Amino acid sequence: MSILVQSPTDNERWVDEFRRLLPDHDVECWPDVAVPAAVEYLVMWRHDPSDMARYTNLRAILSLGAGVEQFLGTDLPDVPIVRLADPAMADEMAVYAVSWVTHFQRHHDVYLADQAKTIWKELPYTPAAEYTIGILGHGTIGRCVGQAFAGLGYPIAAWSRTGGDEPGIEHYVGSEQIGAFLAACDAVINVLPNTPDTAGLMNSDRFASMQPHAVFVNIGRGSTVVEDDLAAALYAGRPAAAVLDVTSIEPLPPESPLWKHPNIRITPHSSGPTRLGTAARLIAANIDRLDRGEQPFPILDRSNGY
Ligand code: OXD
Repeated sequence: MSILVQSPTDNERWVDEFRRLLPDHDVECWPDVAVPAAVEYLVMWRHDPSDMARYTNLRAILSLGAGVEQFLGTDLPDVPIVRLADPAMADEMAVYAVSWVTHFQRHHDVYLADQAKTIWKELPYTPAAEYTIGILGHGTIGRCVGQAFAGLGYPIAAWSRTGGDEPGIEHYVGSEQIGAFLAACDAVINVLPNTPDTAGLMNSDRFASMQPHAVFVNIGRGSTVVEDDLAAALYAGRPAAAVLDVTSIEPLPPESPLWKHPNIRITPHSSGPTRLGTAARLIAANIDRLDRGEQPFPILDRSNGY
């Protein structure tokens, strides 16, 4: 029985790592599948669903990335789909969010422009203790991002569908409270996944609820933002700036006006890459669990899309 590995990058390195971590398994390197019926575990980011039927003894699909929308709405076999929840990835996303929020909070954009004009002029800024960070989507990654800011002394507000009761966090729940949440924040970090409920959630009404000086950072999914509404809101002066690590089409096409918007900074979906060193160990541990007849985790709930 075998593990089939299909990584979009460095597939051979992933295969070598799984051979090292799981020496009792045959590990096959896509597309060289010797005996499809022997494949028990498929480790992948995306895979053609129409190819799945030949893996007649498949026991689980293990994702190589945090996002799971590629598994939804497709005719995949009825086996557990195990998400990748790597704390090291969440930590890196938190560092990304901190770096961009502080960039704007501490006026680094202005200082960069000033340097080009040899201007030496100190600007006042709002200290961390008075600068509220809003986490839009308070799941595993959102919590980690919030904790990173809290550790630096920022007050934290969190918006989610179901709420929470962690002490020290101002919780906002559901569509009735999203406007109040956005209005309360100096920076909003969007960590929402792509689901039918989140599609287009950040539209012109929602941006109009934000404060004029606020910063919007998207490290969740591009589909959660109506990009034309965001561009117009920024031109209208509310919020002040946006950082997009994810966009509705990736790579962002060269003709997209988002590239040239004066108040948008773009990075290429780089806030938290999957790292072989940590991710392969988590996936291998889940394969061990499955071998022992235990539940792997976290399993994608196909009914709510995450
Ligand atoms: C993602 C990832 O899901 O990079 O965005 O893992």
